[in-house]
Amino acid sequence: MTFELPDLEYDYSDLEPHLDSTTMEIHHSKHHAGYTRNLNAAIEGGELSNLTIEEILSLCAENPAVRNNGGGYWNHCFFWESMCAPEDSTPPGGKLIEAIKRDFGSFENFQAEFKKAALTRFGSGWAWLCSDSGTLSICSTANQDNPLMNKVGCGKMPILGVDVWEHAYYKKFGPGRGDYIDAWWNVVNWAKVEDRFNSSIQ
Ligand code: MN3
Repeated sequence: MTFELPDLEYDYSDLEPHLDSTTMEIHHSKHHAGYTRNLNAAIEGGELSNLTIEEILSLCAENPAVRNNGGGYWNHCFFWESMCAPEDSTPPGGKLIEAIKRDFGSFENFQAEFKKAALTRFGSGWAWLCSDSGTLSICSTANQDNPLMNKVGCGKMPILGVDVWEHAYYKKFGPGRGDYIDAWWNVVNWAKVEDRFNSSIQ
């Protein structure tokens, strides 16, 4: 299988003013395209080339090129789908908000804990909200690692993730990773997160 850079379901400028158009364009057309190209090169002709990306991630811990680029490919696909234009971002509802309140006390407390995970990830990486058959927890991973990887993540199903590499925010926010997270909440596609959560409890 050859992996392809997915189109976004919105324009680069649609996440303004929270995430800037130039960062979105470079992030998708340069960074994500690079991970995609390098993943294809790393698996070409080998036994991984017939597997899905999830299967590849479950096997990649010992292979740095596949781990870094396969993670970069999947993480960014997941990240783009986790966002939407601010006018389309509605608060979490349904069983998801019930689970957030049960497992974190309140939505505000969840946001504080998630932001803390994003801020305390030293260097480059990701923060994740994960579901274990409906029980929610927060974790973070370094570089392009993610919870789907063997011997790496928490092993639970990610339902929301944020990229805290400097390339995701430095142009607009400089070293202000916390300001980036605060802005990013405005473009979270909670309807998508809710769909993922509902899938995790079926
Ligand atoms: Mn990135």
